Amino acid sequence: MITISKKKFKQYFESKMYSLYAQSIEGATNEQLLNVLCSVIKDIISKRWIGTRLGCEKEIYYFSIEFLMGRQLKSNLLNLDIEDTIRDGLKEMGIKLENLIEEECDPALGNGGLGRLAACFLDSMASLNISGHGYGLRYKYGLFEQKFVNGYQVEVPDNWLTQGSYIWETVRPNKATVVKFEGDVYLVNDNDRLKVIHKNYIPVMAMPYDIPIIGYKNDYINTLRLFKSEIVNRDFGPITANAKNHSGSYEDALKYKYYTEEISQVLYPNDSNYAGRLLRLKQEYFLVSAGIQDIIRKYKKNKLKIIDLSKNVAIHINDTHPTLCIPELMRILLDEEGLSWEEAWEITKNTISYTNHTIMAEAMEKWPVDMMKKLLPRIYMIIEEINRRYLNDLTDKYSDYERIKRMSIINENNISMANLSIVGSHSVNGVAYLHTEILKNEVLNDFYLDEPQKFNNKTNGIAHRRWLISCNEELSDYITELIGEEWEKDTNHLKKLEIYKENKEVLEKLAEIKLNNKKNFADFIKKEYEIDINPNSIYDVQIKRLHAYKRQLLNVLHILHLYHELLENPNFNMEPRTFIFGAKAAPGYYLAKCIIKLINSVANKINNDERIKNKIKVVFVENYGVSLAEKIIPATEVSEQISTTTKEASGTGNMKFMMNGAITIATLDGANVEIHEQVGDDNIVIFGLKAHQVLHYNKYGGYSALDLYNSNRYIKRVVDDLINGFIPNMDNEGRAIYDSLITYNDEYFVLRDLENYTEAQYKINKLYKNKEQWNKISLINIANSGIFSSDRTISDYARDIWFKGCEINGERNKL
Ligand code: F58
Repeated sequence: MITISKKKFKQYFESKMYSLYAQSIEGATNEQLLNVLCSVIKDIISKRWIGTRLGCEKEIYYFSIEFLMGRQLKSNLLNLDIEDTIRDGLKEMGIKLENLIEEECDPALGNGGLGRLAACFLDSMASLNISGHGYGLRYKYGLFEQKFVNGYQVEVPDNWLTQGSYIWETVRPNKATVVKFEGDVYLVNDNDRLKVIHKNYIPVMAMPYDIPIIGYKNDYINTLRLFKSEIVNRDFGPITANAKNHSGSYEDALKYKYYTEEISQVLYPNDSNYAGRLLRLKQEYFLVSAGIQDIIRKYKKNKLKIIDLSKNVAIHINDTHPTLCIPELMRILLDEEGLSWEEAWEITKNTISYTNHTIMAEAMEKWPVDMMKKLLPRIYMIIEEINRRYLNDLTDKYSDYERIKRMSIINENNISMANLSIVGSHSVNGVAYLHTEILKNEVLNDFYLDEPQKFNNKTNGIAHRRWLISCNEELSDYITELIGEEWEKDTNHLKKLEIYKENKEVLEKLAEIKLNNKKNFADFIKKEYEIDINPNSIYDVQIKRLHAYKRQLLNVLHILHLYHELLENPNFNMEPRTFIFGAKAAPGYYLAKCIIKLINSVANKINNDERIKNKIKVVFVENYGVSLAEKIIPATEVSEQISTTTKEASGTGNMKFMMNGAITIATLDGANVEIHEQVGDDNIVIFGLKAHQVLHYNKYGGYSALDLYNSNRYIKRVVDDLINGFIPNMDNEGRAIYDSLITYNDEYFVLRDLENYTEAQYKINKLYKNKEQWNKISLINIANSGIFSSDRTISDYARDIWFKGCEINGERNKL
């Protein structure tokens, strides 16, 4: 049992302070105090951490190019169940725990939902006693820090490792592996076996940095292993960037150093589309090769038979970025373990499973053959052979040449990572019901018809420990007061709240908690941005990556509409509203940046217009990330989930808001469909095109944004605002947005849904006027959010994918 008494903690803390900094507690900075505290916690858990890793059941490895972990201190204290002891102990030493919690950096090693999902999954695996570990990259620079200058997004490097290291990590040089790039590959005959010789390659050292992942009150600790790229010492071989022309010069050594270190230097920001980019491919292979080698090393150390790999190990790939796991595992099984192709292929397919996170064609990864061939010659050979055999199978089965072409892994000199992932794995899943249906029936239909048993849905979830217990303590404590603490371990118990849906006292208390959270957030906004927001206004929030399909534009066009209505009629019937945005745009995504500029300009105009008497406020928080989300979500009343139907695979912010009592305004897209199903028509506000309508428009056309603009004076009014000077300093940006809507016919159906969205917002306004009704809806949302805990999602993955057919699955089902 991991535990510590207050007395022991204080002694330990003091002596750590001396050993690390040779000074007294009184003179220490918050940074030093935080470092000491983390170091003490790491010591407390160290024995148990090693113990957990010696588990003998199936090991799950979750490969992800992104992990958006958020701050760890509070969540670790919560999960270890020592928060009160530590808080009191620190208090007696004159230290406020809250100050140290705020001092911790928030590593931005991800862009958004995909990276955050990976973090929630790690939390859930540890909390459910599953031996599940993450593999990722230790980027020196995470996602850029966002600043606004004159309303424009400016990107500043995110130098999160200011102290040179991260407080929760432990470097493990003895577990470092070498990853090989480029060079020449020869196949030679060695006693009738094919032997592979790889010469003149560039070696890159993968240095593991381990972060403990602590389960919730269960003494279970897994590992997130992040690899940093480094030079390989001379003993390992050549040190020049181009080993072929090895001259050993100083310049070559520098080139080599640059080549290696560049790989884990920076996280790629999400972009509107994916062009083949060499460095990204290097990152992907580096992650995959380091991870797979690590798995095999550990596996063999345990004296298990390689032929049984899939019985003891499951490898999950989070989207296609780690798809090279498939040929890399094949390479090791064939070239290093000496298995036959058939054996290796069977093991690989049975070990690997794949999650798809997007249906957007432009976001699907494809790599040029030439690039792959040069960078990863042996891997390319294996992909080519996988494809050759696959095409043989397909031509045996089908005569439709076009279909075979669509399913081919290599096509027109490009390698499709999605196709490779499907062919080389035993399970393909989408992340919400609608998304999976679209994969099966549209995007991946050829594959689905070929191997329907591979496809399954796993609706996303969120770690309720971080997204409710920890970020909204007052609500969480009140829930426990009402229904007992079982819900903390099993969120299905939240349902018990429903018996209070007519209870005035409970509803009022919920409203009071929300108001407190709103006041706290208003104080924060005042401190950070010098903006006054009214805690009695409706807090209406859209926080997510900035992308055209997420339609922040729809939100801001509606704000402009309200603004005009207020200007025309000062008595216009609306509850005061504060619209809050948080979003980063990829640096190369021009339209997204124009939308940021638009929102900031609209905010500037409206917030300073006294005529509307503060009925509308618009706040765009800078540098949105996990820590900000933890502050905003508990204070939110209206959750904006307004993507173009079919485009948002799932969304997970929608679940976080719901669990914290916000009411959702949404299209029937992604997991909004399931949220709607849980709460029913009366407890969510749905609007917009349905999936079949969008799919129909996409296939057959029939939508004219220009006709709509010409026929609807309200739509015309807000679209014209973009280019007629109504919003100051919007010349080029306003025109670009206008063109996207009118000239390029509104690809994301913003104008098509605007009228319906306005009506839905009117409904929200009306609902809010009846406070009791609103609070009841809020309670119903919390009560029905249990299914969206990532514990449920992970149990589903475990049961249907990772432990399927295993003896221990029976045990797992009891979880
Ligand atoms: C997100 N994808 C989906 N991608 O958009 C969202 O609907 C879903 O809920 C979430 O995954 C989890 O399943 C996402 O966040 C990225 O950030 C990409 C990362 C790689 C670069 C391009 C963007």
